[in-house]
Amino acid sequence: MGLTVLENCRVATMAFGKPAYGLIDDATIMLADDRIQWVGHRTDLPQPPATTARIDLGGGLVTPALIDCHTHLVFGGDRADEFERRLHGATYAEIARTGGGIMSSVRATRASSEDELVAAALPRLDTLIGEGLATLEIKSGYGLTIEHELKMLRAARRLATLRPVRVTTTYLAAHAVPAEFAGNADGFIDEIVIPGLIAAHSANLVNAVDGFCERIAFTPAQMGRVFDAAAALGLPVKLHAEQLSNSNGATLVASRGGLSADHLEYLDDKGVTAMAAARTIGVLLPGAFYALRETRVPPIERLREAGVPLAVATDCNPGTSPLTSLLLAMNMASVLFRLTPEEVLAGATRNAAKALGYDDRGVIQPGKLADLAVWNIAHPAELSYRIGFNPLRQRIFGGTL
Ligand code: DI6
Ligand code: FE
Repeated sequence: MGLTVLENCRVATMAFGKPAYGLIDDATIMLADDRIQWVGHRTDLPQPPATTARIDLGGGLVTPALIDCHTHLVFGGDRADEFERRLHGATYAEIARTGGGIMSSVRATRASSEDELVAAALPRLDTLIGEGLATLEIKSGYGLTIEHELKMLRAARRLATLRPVRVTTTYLAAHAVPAEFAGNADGFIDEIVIPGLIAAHSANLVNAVDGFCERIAFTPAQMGRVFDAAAALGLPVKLHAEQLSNSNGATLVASRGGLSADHLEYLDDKGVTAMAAARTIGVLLPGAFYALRETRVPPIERLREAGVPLAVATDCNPGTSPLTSLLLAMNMASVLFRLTPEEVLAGATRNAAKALGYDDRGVIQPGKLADLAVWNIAHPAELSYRIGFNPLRQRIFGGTL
């Protein structure tokens, strides 16, 4: 067993409870291979063998490595033109209705080879890794045929063979109704979404199933049928819910014991109660809120009161959130949604792990994966307080610097 002692650091363990951030001053962390073996005050460390490797972290602050639990990192093309149209007054829904929006990325993604998708995604991934990230979720949803959805999922999985990062993939064929099925969302679900899910699952490419529950996309009844298919395969579900209107998606996904309901700007009390009862995580995506100039803020106070754990993610996508900085998403969650810096950091570590169904990461505790970020800052609040500042000093991935 390879033991490593990390010394001369302050640790925000993000373990739940007091003190804030689970902060330990003058701390030491001992790693055994790819796991955390021990964390505590330097003077309490059990005597490690004399041969143990020692690494001086120069007084840095250690947090769990960041986790981005909602991204559409793999896609073809870009949508800078729509950004311009929106600045000239067009709305996101209008652009979507006239063949732009998600469908424009679908055309570009279908036209890209798997290699091209990987090559386009790598700079985005590298930017996230450069901010201390170790795990991210990547969705399909710009293929909308069985062949192209599987191509996206393969590209996403390949990223983890090219970079030291853990990728979890989510099947999102229920993202938009393609032109071939215009006016026939149910036919699209029967002929593409469900058979594609079965094919992607047999190819071992799916960790979870998602959908866009919205007036411009799929109804709760339609999503319910997709979730039935997911349940039959033993796959967990999550949902883009209440982003542009209240469509009762949060209640639906909670009733299926879903991992998360994401966006939530138009969430009502019924949805909050359902999420709390099902322990469904609320994933906040302030990048989309910001880029769409949304003015309705998710009901944060109600979610807090109900005890719904909150995560924060980039929603990195070519349309509504062309954002490749989880640190900036964290700042936005504080400034735009008034999350505290501690809630925000929990949202990009502990609760992001929960939103992905992991309990082996996201906190610094014995037995968890040794995925850590070391920052050149004294206080964890600086991670969400500063804007456009990346204080990453080192990243430790599976126990390796
Ligand atoms: N909601 C979003 O914010 C993204 N997908 C979704 O269901 C937007 C995707 C896009 O505009 O390309
Ligand atoms: Fe999204």
